[in-house]
Amino acid sequence: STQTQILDATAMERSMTRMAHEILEKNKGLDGVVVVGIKTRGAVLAERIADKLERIEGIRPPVLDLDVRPYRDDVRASTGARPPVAGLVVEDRTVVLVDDVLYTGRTVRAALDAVMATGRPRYVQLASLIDRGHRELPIRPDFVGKNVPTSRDESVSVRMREVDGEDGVWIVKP
Ligand code: 3GP
Ligand code: 5GP
Ligand code: MG
Repeated sequence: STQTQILDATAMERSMTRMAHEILEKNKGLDGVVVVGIKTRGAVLAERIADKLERIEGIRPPVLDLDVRPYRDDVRASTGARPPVAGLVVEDRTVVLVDDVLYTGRTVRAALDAVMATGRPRYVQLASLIDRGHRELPIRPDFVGKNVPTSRDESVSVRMREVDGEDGVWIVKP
């Protein structure tokens, strides 16, 4: 397989900084904003964006990790239970969902299910570092690092220093 780099560490940093500014602009600050990162790299990205929000605004929003597996439509848990997300308060809040790559949208749909099982948020917004297209559901991001047209047989390798030892994004062709 061949890998083509589309973001280096600096470009990735700038994209995250811009997304943080856009989150602040859309929400007129951080009042009621809760950041929810979808495991694994979405959760890392959520912490990075929260770092930037704190640096810009002087306030750090609450950040939670979300494991969407129990909520997926293609991997139903044996019990079928849809538990509320522990530690998450959504009433009157703006939930900003964060994932590294947006593809079919099924993961985000599952994340919405998890949020709604927890309560009734005022708004839910979506931030994604990479939008690679090929949506199978009517889901679109509010904040995007980079739109990357891909074919279905390609994949996007997002590496983050906390888990991969380096920052950068590559397109992987089979
Ligand atoms: P990540 O969110 O930590 O990056 O879907 C779970 C994991 O599978 C994701 O982990 C993602 O990195 C990885 N993955 C890589 N390529 C694909 C792909 O094309 N489709 C899906 N569904 N997952 C992918
Ligand atoms: P979905 O297809 O539901 O939008 O994406 C499924 C999950 O896999 C999400 O967490 C998404 O971030 C991840 N994902 C989908 N395609 C890719 C990809 O090409 N690269 C990476 N790194 N993750 C992907
Ligand atoms: Mg992901």
